Amino acid sequence: GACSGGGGGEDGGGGGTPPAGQGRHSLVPLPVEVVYRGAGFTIGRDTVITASPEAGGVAGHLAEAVRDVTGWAPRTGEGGAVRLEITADPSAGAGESGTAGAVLVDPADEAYELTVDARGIRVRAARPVGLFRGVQTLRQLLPPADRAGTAAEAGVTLPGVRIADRPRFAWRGAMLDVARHFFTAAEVKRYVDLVSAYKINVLHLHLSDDQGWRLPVRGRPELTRIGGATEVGGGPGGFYTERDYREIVSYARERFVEVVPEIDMPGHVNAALAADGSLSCDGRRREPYTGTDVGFSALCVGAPAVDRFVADVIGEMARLTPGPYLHIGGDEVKELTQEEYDRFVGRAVELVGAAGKRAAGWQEIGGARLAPGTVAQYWRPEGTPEDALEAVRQGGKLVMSPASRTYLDMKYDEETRLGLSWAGFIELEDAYDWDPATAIPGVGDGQVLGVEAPLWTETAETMDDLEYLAFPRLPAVAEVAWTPRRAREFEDFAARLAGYGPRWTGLGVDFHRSPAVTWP
Ligand code: TNX
Repeated sequence: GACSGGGGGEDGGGGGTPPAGQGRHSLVPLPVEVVYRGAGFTIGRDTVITASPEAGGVAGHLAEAVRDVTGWAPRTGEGGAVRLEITADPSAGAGESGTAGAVLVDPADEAYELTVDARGIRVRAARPVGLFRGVQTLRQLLPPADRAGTAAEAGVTLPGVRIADRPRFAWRGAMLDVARHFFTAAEVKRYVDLVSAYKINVLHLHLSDDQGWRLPVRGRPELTRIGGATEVGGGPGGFYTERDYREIVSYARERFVEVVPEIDMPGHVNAALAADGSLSCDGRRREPYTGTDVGFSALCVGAPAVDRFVADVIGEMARLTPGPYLHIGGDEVKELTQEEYDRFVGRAVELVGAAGKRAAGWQEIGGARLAPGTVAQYWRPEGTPEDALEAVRQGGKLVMSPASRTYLDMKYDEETRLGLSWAGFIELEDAYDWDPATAIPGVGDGQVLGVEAPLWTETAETMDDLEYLAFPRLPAVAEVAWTPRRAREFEDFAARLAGYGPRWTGLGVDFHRSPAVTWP
């Protein structure tokens, strides 16, 4: 790892906030070490970006980020003052340039160093993924873009700074429920853009539920034709073509974000039951459902038609998804006995393994037989998380999504026009001020693979709705997942976050003006 010790920055003022006069720069998530020092550097029209051969894609992202602010993109070439360098022996690692190959393996793979001084800008990392994270930090040192994209036509000046950084947790996820309301590939890509700025590296897509089925499955066109034609409230729904889905996956990978697809089973399946009668024990197709109840539907587990369905669906997710994880859902099934449920989940986990992937599921899967390395996603805030502990005892890992902290679909307060409140109101401080490694007694850093913020969409219909619920809470959860506990402090975070108001406005991002932040 490139970084040691630390806490926040030392030199000029709290954490990632630079000395007075440079107050527009504020970093989220806070890097492990930040020292503002000495003269800065101006990227002008003749500045050249030089990148290691494996890092061409990352250089392109940086050039684009500069263009968003200035209206022109710097050239790439030899001998530039902006350097993106792969420093370690590439044979030691994935060497899969331009892809998310190193994501979700070891947080050290995402480490980087960023230096700005009078001579230029340098980002160094062992892998392209680390360079990409460093470039996301660099972007936060640029001034905000305006809608015209020419906020700083003459050039942009970055402060003198030395940053050494790496993530605390390997899995830093954002979940989007495209089943309750459908969101197009273009909308999902915009969400990827917005969340990857905060070093999120997992996009968990909740692709099926009672109200809709969004993933095409070869040989089963009725799933999308019928199951895809509904959503909450009776709107038109929709589904992804194979091409749409692949486009989302590759767009995300170019930003070093892995897609983890979820088909929710054996409950939350009314849309599938509406499409295919053979999945119900009475052999009859269900009526489409556009309400918001949960827990009422289940596959006819044990029926040969259901076995074939589950094998097809898992096989298809594996075929379409290059990332290492497939999510099988597993939440809130009231219609099955514990034994039926556990047998079903154990079999589904086996099928995922046979397809060459690792399984993930909501914490309820913990009581079933799991392969080592299975991910259980903790979400229930109440009671003893016996099922999550059971998953850990079997060699599983936890992704922490406690509903009372991370559920972006909860209202901020009683005034919020969108959202639910079953897990309470979640204001910015609630989303920020908790620790994933102490949330469950008996579970520590070693059992926690990461943190994820789910955005359920019973009440969210538009991109604006998604943005309003995600911002500013998503950046709070992203910092929980990235930054060491000892370096995090809410007042400091709120001060740094203030600078994002103008950025979001410039990007046309709808956001909640949390009262804890003094927005400029
Ligand atoms: C619980 S969290 C659910 C979802 C709902 C959500 C609404 C989980 C695994 N299940 O089905 O959309 O609450 O907040």
